[in-house]
Amino acid sequence: MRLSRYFLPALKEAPADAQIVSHQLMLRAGMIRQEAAGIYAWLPLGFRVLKKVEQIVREEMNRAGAVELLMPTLQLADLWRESGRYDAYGPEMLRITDRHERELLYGPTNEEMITEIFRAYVRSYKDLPLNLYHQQWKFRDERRPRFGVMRGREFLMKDAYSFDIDEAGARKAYNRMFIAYLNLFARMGLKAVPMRADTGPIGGDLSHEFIVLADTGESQVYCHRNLVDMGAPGPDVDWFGDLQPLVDKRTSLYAATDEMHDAAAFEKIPEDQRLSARGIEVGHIFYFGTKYSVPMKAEVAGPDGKPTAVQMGSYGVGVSRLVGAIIEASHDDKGCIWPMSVAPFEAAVVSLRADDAEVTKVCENAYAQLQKAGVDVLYDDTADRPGAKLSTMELIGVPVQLVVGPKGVKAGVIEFKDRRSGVTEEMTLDAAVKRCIAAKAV
Ligand code: 5CA
Repeated sequence: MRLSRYFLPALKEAPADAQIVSHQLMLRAGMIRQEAAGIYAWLPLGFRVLKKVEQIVREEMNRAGAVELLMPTLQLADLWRESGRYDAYGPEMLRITDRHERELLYGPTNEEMITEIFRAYVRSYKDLPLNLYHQQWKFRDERRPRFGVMRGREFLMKDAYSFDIDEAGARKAYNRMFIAYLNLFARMGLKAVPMRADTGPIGGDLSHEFIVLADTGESQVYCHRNLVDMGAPGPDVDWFGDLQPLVDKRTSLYAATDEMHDAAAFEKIPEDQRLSARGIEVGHIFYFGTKYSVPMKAEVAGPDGKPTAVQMGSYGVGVSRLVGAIIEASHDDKGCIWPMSVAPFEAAVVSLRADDAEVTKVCENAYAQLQKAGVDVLYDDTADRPGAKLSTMELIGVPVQLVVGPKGVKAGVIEFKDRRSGVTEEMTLDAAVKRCIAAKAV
């Protein structure tokens, strides 16, 4: 992408009402624009990151055996009356009436709709286990939308729903999502700790929140320090085998959110290993058995031929919230520091003198080579001041940057810059291009 043809409305100053660093940086880097309280337009740079996060979530869901579909944002109120949640959900639900006076709502979550889809088609336990998911915009009329995309009213969620014939099967489905979550957050450069959590309006009695530790997080959490650096199991696990030991390794150490906190149990941990901190909830998984399948009659024939209400769980990831959470976890005073996996652009070429024919020739060459190698590259070919150009690249956080100026070009070198370490090195064009390609492959 040539910056001269792109739309990157970066700001010098963040608006005064942006209180946390991710919100400030997303506004300054021209990633989002507020259209109403808690409702944002995703500008091209922000949209790129959002799509990359979405793609990682998709790959890890698919790997764990979940199947993607897409449900609408608008749902019939009558569907929610079947589960009893239409009245129970309260003022967070946006209720809409169409021209035929039919009551609709903008979905805050999809348990009812997926249960309706399931019961329309699935008849036998032989078709289980099944896990269906989508990534779709949700609306919750939050009392206090704040911190930009962290607590929006309209936000993008990945929600998956599992169906099993019995509790043992449902537990396995829960474990697959538990492990998939560890992997997907790790791919975004995040350390997310699973913690025992309250189930709220979704219901059920087994639930974990996945928490990224950050001072600006809205949740108060308590856990054993060893959980923070435990790492993810990686993709090569036996997905339909026994994942319980991997889950137990994480759940045997104390970790709970405020609502589930047990001070006495926490104090049994040696003091130097106790961690009491703030955190961002980036995912939340639930096992709720037959809470929806019984009232909504989602039944299949069991092995004995008898109709059996299916065992269900649901599994949410805050896809749009993650963009903010990644920035909270990785930035400096100059701007964002993206992990390569979600960077809006993987590499940049910065021309310090767009009016110099030799400089332009080298830049065009680097740009063409990087594009050919499949690197997502942003080429700043504008006539702006060099200082302003370099600080924009720092702000938007392109992981590797090639800086091309007349002096270097005369000497046969350009500058290679690593955004995270801040280290710059002079090298030939070919060597610099190779470094960019290698950085992408890591
Ligand atoms: N149906 C279940 C799981 S599919 C569900 O709705 N769970 S949830 O309420 O916990 O939401 C799932 C995830 O969405 C949360 O973990 C959080 O990361 C994200 N989320 C929830 N509310 C908001 C919000 N107002 N703004 C941004 N993200 C949110």
